[in-house]
Amino acid sequence: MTQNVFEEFKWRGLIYDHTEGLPDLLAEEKVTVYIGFDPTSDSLQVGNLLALMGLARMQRFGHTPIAVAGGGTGMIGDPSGKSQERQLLSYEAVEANVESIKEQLAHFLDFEARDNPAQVVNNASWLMPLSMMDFLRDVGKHFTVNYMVAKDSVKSRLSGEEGISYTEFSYMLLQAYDFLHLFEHHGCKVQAGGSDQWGNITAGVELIRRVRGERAYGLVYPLVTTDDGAKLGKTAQGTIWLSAERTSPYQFYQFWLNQDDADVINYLKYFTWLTRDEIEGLAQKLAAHPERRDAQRTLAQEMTRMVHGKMALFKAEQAAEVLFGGEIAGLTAAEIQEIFADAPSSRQPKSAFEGEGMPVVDLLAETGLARSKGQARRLVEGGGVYVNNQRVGDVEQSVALDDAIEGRFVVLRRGKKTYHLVRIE
Ligand code: 545
Repeated sequence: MTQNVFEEFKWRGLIYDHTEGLPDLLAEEKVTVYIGFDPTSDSLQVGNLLALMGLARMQRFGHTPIAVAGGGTGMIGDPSGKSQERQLLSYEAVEANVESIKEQLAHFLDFEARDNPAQVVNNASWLMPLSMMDFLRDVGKHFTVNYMVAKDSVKSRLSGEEGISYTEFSYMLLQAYDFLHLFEHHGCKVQAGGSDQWGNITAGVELIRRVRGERAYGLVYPLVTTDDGAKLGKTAQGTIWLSAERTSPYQFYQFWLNQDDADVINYLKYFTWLTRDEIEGLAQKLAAHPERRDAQRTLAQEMTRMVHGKMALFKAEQAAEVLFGGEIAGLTAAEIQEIFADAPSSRQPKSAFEGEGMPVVDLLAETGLARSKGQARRLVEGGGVYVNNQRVGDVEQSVALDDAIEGRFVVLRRGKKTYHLVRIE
């Protein structure tokens, strides 16, 4: 770890833009820095991870992090980066989302640090009681509409079909007011965020200068895209969430494991705690033996352990092994369903497996893994058939209900990796 947080961030590719004087400030003082998260849903996603890790990194360098849960701003909705007006969330939805997001935020920060403990605060506590009259006089008066319409978040919507409501137009002033509030009550001088937040952050810097005559600072990270320009974490199968209910640890692990060679080193820098030496070592391995996917595996391990814990990583790796012939006993039906989500499958009535069970040879022919019972027999005799990844040694062998995972699934395999999932109904 380099001594200077700014240099470290630069090496990791985390600096997209910053306001004047920030590098010197970070080198000279321990500061308080904040990032806001609006409760637009009940979970953070991979797209928010860079910002969150940025906050955690600041803390490791001795700065004090504040994560703001936007219980107030979430009632309005940030137009930044959005081409369409947002649907308002109900009070209840905002409150419920704040609770789950707070928990996720807490997971990444250290609240016990002696000199620089983290805090999570909710901006509803100062925005909700703010009166319209005070807001217009104390905040609105410091901004010209001319300044506001020049911001990207507004400009793009003025030229678009939809326009922008007065409500969303006001959003930047609420975020500016948050910064002023945290400056005054928590001595917070720095706000960070993704590059989509630049306009909102600089509005706050401006408000602090106008009201207090003091200097505050902004830092923005790049928005993470893949080498071919797509947003990270928006896959064909949907968004990759941090909550295990929305994206299982297995899917999460696979998501990182499947990153391209062109992206993986950047992601190790952005998202993990690995050191420069460790990452450079992995870059060399990648160049020499891309087929081994060491960098991807390390990324998947680091991310899954950090977000879901050791046990979940262990299970995700065990599940990944299954596709290479690993042990199936001990897995749950839900896990089997996930692992073989992309494998061909077919349904069989439960009655077929009762009593003596169904001969493996019949099952092979039924599922199409063998063209005929004759071929099925020859495959078994050649030792190339597996039930739940256990080799079938006898042509007469049957599969009974007891062999099925939770009575629901049988995993058939032909050869090294032709799988077929039998769903018992
Ligand atoms: C609110 C009040 C403040 C300061 C900031 C905010 C929130 C900010 C915003 N940020 C984004 C966000 O996404 C939803 C989070 C999870 C459900 O909208 N106006 O809240 C994202 N942010 C992290 C990064 C971001 C940004 O939380 O800054 O750029 C994504 O990488 O889009 O006083």
